[in-house]
Amino acid sequence: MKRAAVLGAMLGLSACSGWGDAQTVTVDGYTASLWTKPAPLQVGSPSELKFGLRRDGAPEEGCAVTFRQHMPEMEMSSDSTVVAMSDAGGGVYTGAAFEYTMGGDWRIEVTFTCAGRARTATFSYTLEWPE
Ligand SMILES: [Cu+2]
Repeated sequence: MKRAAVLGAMLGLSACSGWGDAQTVTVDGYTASLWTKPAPLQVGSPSELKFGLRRDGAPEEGCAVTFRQHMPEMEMSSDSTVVAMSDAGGGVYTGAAFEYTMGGDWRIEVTFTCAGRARTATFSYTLEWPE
């Protein structure tokens, strides 16, 4: 019991530093970055997402941000699930991705609406099947 609690605390600590490098794309003058935790993404696991938005080098705050995740080569029931991200301030938005059920190519499409106009940034990931 005690040992399990210690192990849990250690796992919790290591999870705190699990953000990898961002993928960054430019959309219509916006610089959009996405971090995932875990990195790389894992089959059979949900993940946390952190989305950074900048324009002309300055953080872009107060936008409405959602995402969906899908596999480009396959229709899946989760394709149309849209998840809202929270505005964490400083041009950073956070959210929780649901479980990745399969290995292969996935896209995370982040739609950000700033000043009434929606734009989409697409990020590509290849998940390995667990051994
Ligand atoms: Cu699939």
